[in-house]
Amino acid sequence: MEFTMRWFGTGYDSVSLEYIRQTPGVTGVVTTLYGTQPGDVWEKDAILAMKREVEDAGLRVAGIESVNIHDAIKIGSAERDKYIDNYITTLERLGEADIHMVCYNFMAVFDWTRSDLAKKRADGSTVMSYDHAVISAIDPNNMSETLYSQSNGFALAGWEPERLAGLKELFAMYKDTDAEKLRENFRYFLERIMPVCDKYDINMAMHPDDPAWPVFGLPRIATDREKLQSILALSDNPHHGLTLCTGSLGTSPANDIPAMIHAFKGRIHFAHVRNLRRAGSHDFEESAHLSSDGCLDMYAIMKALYDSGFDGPIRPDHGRAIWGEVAMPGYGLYDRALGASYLAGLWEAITKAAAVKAI
Ligand SMILES: [Mn+2]
Repeated sequence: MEFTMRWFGTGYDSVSLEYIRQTPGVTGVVTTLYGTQPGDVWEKDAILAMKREVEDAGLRVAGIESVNIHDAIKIGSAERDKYIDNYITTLERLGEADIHMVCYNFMAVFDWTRSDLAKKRADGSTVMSYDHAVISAIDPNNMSETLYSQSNGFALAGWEPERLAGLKELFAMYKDTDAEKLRENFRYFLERIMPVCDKYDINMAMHPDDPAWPVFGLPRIATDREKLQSILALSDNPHHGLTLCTGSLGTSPANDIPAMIHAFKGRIHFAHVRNLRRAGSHDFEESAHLSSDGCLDMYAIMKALYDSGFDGPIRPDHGRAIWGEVAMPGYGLYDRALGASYLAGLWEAITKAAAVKAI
């Protein structure tokens, strides 16, 4: 288990590596090469420069979040092999740079979805929230503008304006891709990349869909225990695993996250741990990490990670905007640092209680 924070890179993130290093218990970052597009081959020099910058600050690159998948691969179009070749080259270069965990998702068209990036709470903090009625009323073609009007001027991970500029075409491309086809294309992708993951010992950590239900009529294949089980069944290779994202899975009250952690033992390669407060079956707002502030039992989640022997990178996930900080929505320093300290405290207590029991 390694405590990390997500870092978006110099020029993209309001938080410096120096500040991340000052967060108790945090020894690594997960980052990416911002400015690259899904489908690009990552330049060796750029990977090494990013790694050097992180290491010069006294931290470690614990993994990549994310190497995004080109739509041709998800759709299974004629160009997919070219883009899988590019993906493989990027993985080889990451492996050569001694980087061994890659987070990604297999979501159609959109990455995460929210209706409000700065919903005001009673204490004056702001959080990202999701109101299904609002989302259902939005023309998906305007979704990108809606989010960017609230982004404080920061780039939004997974919402590359370059890619989303052709949204109408993207929707048309996905027209014939149902959940079954998406899963089959996923299987094809895994079959091609697993040999390189074996060679360089790279753990692939697929991130579940966020939120855990269909949005804009697009297919969803990673929303609950059963679906994740069938995704894991696409390849028995242990390098094919999951990012356990409590905030994404936790949007659905039907998801018993501690039980899922046990069910996926050995196949969870990365953990995003945060809390949220549900209001009805398809509405929620993000919250502080504490169990008492949301509807997830963070102790039970950390205990399940401990008991199942999880040993990958973990990070606090989105935080609230507090104390006047202006940052990328969800990714300010202050509340994520509080989250990291809280999770580290739970981990210490769980570890020590287990040691006492063992005597
Ligand atoms: Mn996540």
